[in-house]
Amino acid sequence: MDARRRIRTLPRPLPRPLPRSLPRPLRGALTTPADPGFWRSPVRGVRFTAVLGVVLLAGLTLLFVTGLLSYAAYNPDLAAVNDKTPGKGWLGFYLFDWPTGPVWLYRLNQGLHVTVGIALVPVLLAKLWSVIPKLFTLPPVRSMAHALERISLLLLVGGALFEFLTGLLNIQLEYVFPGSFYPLHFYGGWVFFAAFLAHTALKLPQAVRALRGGVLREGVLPADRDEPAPPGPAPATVTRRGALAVVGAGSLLMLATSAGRSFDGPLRATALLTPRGGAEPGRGPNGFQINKTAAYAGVTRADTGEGWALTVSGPAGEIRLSRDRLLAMDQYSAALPIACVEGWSTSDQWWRGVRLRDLAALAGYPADRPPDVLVESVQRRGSFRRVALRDNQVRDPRSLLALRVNGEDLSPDHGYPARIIVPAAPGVMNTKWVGRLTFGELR
Ligand SMILES: Nc1nc2c(c(=O)[nH]1)N[C@H]1C(S)=C(S)[C@@H](COP(=O)(O)O)O[C@H]1N2
Ligand SMILES: [Mo]
Repeated sequence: MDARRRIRTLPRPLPRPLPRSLPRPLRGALTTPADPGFWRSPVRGVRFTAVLGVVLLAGLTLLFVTGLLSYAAYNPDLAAVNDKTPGKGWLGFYLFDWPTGPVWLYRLNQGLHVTVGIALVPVLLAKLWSVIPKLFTLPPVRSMAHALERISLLLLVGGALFEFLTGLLNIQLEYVFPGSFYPLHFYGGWVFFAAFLAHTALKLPQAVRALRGGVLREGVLPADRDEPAPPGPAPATVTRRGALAVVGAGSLLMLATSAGRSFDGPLRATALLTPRGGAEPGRGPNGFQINKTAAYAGVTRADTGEGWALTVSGPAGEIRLSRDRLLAMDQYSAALPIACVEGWSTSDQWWRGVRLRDLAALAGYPADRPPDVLVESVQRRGSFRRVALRDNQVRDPRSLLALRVNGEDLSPDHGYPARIIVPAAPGVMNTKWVGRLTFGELR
């Protein structure tokens, strides 16, 4: 150990040492949360915090990136009907044309976003617990720099809790935010991440030192003023390593009880904690997850029965196509998943129907250079009954107006008489009970 380091780790006088002779209940009564002696868990310490911090650094960065990608996948720049955060301004600077392959792209992105988010809950809570004494330190503000640091911490902690809460509420109690989940989660994400970057820049050196150096070793005193270890620790009931193992086991439990809803069959049954886990709805070709049933969406037999026809419009005018006429056109098959923003997905289903590019050709466009399309459902209310698809999505030969799935007609709940299915796109683009396709450049 060199001389400088030795000096830095010299014992400091402890703040207000507690009279050891007092009985325990009294020792507690004499202190307030602002008093370092109040916090007695021997598990708290810079290294414990640093280990959790590094896990969060990787995990929350992944959540931020997959979150931004998920938003890009909505084609928000294409049309107002797609833009779930109107007024995002320059925060949308990074938007790009979401590709149509590989077909599992959105499934992977959103599975990671939601499942990793759920699994990080115990880590986030443990990290906040490990530094909670600092919330109460007095004086609350020591200097201008300290004031700025505390404000950034407020945004950091508040932002993290806000993002986890809105995300979890959205997947657990679907649609508690009438149309407003997206802006809340999007803006919250940016606020949180800005504070997170500032915090990481400030604390990473300290975390690295803590992880490299032996601050956990017996008899070595903390090198940093910010050391969250208690000056008067209670007797240990668990080692720091043991406490980390408990947090890790909690994360694994969250993972094991939610990851299954990104798969079909027996694996889905393991997802006990989240919607779209558990049993598949029914058996047979249409026995895969349903987001909203026809009844929930207010779509009736009268809307989708004999009288139904698809309206296709473009430069060639307006064409009405019955289901029989659609079935008489060239039929194509594609194996594609449904992957919802809420993180659940199905494995590939075999969809069969008419290619969107062929419908664009009917509307008067060259089939190899089709334009964008506005898709509208016969559904009368609800925010997901219209969506705009970009030209690259219309052009992909796997993008279908599906009439059948897995060898059978679509069930009413999966969108009979016709639904959209597009490779690599969020589930919300796969409009069910389609009534109208309007082809044309949208931007
Ligand atoms: N008309 C209509 N289509 C819709 C929706 C809707 O609410 N209305 N929900 C979308 C969403 S969010 C998803 S994830 C998929 C789910 O398809 P599924 O119910 O067949 O699994 O349908 C999409 N198509
Ligand atoms: Mo969805």
